Amino acid sequence: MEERLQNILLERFGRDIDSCTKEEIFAALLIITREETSNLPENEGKKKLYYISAEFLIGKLLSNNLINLGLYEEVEQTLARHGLKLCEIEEIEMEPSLGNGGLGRLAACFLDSIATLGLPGDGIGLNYHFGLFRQQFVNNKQKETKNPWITRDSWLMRKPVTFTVPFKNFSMQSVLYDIDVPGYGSGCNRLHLFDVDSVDESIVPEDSIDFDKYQIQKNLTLFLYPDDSDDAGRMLRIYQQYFMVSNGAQLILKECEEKGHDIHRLYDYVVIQINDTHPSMVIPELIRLLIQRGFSMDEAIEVVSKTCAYTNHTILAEALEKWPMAYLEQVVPHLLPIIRELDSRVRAKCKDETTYIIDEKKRVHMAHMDIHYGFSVNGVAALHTEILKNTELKNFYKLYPKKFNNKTNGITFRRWLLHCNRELTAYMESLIGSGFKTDARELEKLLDFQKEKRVLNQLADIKLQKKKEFREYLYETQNILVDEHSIFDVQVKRLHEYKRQQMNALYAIYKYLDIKKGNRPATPITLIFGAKAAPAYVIAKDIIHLILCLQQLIEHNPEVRPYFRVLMLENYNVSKAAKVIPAANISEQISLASKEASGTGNMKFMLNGAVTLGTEDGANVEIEELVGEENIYIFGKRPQDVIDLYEEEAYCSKDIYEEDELIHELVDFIIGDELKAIGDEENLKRLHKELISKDWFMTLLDTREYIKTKEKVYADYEDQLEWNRKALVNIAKAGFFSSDRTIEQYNQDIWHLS
Ligand code: 26Q
Repeated sequence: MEERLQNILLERFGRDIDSCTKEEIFAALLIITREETSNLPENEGKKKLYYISAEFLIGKLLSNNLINLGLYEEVEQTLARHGLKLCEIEEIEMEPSLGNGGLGRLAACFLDSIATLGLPGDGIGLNYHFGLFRQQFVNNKQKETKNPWITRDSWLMRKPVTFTVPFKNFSMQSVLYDIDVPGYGSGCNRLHLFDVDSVDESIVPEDSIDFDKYQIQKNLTLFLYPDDSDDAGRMLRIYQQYFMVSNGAQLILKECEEKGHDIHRLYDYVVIQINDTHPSMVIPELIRLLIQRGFSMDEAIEVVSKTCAYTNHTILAEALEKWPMAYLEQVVPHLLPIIRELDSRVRAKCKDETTYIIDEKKRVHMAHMDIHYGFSVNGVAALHTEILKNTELKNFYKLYPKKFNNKTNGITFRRWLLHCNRELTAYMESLIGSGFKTDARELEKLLDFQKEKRVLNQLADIKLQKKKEFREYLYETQNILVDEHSIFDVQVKRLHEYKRQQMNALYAIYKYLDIKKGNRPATPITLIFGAKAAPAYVIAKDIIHLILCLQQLIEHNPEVRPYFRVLMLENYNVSKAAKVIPAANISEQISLASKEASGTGNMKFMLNGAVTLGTEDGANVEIEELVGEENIYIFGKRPQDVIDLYEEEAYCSKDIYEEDELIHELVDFIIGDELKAIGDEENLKRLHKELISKDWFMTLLDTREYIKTKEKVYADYEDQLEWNRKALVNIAKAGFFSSDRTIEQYNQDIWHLS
């Protein structure tokens, strides 16, 4: 390794390792890693999976690829001999933020597991030049700037592959970039990211994310969409989606034809997993391409229906894509006859209007198309799939009960344990051997140590170590110095009303007032938030403003600050997740029951020995089943209660506000003098009004029980031995949430790759 590194550095930069910059060393390591990956065998089999997704939130790749290639230690030691740290070189890499949150990160974890299990499966997506916006805090508000990540030395490899993608009045020529995906001790797959050469990064000003939405040639792959709350530029979103699926479908057919497969039996050789509805146009596009190749409409529909499978990631009605026909007409008129045909076949065979693809307002329901013309529909956690079957997609479940199945999400342990918590990994290896690295269920062996003080104390020491590392990081990046002996209570995830960061903020107000009354917590508490809000999501930004104002208020209050602090991580992303999650004591998963499809952060925290404080929602339910109720804190209304409240339109936040004095006081604090002196009245007033007049996600309904439960969690923390035992049980039971398990189930039930 040493010699190889030296040679590359000499050849490329004319210097040896001791006089090179970190940038140069990163560049050399990238070359080595890419070489090693290209020597791996390609995963093969009769049938190949294509995972199509608008998002792949892969995060930095250097360390993960080194781990998967089995080179991490060797590189670490080589660098150490020259006084260099691999974790510092890691900082040089730009993070590709090619996803918004859970859905995109899931796709990245899946690629890792698919490769690791030796299954032939590639990702298909877009090569956004700017990832999800970079978040800065200015005057206690979120400011968005562009987030470039493509540098001269990157993982992208340009391929000699190009397709023509037809739009209404013009067509575009694609270019393809591949990123290799090495499995952990196994073969290699690929992530295919399509792009156009005409993209012009200079149309975006330095300090904003504005650009001309109408110059498709220049902006097609310029940006990742920051969620659907942004109404402007929805047309561009359709351009992006069609560009992605048309290239994907053409690539799939090309690969099939090259292998000499009979495309009349495409489904024997290919399975396409549609990641939420963003790639749904692949269905009509593939039908179109097959007809071009001489298929009849009947046969094309049959073949495509046997090839495509759909995953649903949300039950929020507003996130289910419905595209007006008029929009599609403007962008992809050639798909409309096919979509109309698909709709009329549905109408001919079933009377239930709620399942039609084209509704009475002439909107195309993408999910409906996926369900009728795909062979599998899956939810992402047990509760979520049940809600789909019994409530949200009830009428479809009646039509196609056999298509519905559950695949509870998972996370790759390579990134979320082996890489982000090397200390914990090493210690566990000394206790239970290294089997857990390939068979996550072996973590259960830890349960034998539940009563061993020595082990529990050692786990606590590792947690303290990770808290210290985080403290240093936070000091370097945000100039904030936290106390590593305080309780780290962490809520990091996208900002959304249903995730209820506002409820956590109301708790912060409660605690602030309580400490001012003289009730000091036994152990100081550090309440940590991290969240980006969609740029057009007004209330979400108001919630960020509230949290930042609370942070400022408390930082300047010498009475409260020694016991309770609030702070918000700037620009929360995958790299920051890998730093804060191992340092957490408490994992906040407090969505309104029934609204969080699964959550995957909850799994990452559990695996790193944090205890969950959460509602009966998404995968929290399965975490509770695994660890038992004494090792998790569940509170709040149950999913069915919430579903009934919506059904009966029976929730009124104003009533709670009027009747509950405590809640009244906390909510009014938002517009009180203390915050008024710090914040912007417009934002605070709007949020206050929202909470008492609307509160669509029922914050006030659960606030009291939340406060009570949180007080219990903090009190229980005082019994350190018992707390550490809870942490151990959480780690031991996390094996189920390995994405290797999830992928094995996808393969067994849906893909049948080998
Ligand atoms: C829709 C239309 C137009 C533009 C953007 C969008 C859009 C973009 C992203 C809609 C939804 C998303 C992201 C959804 C998402 O991340 N869902 C999460 O998926 C995770 C993985 O399954 C779950 O764990 C989370 O519970 C779920 O919220």
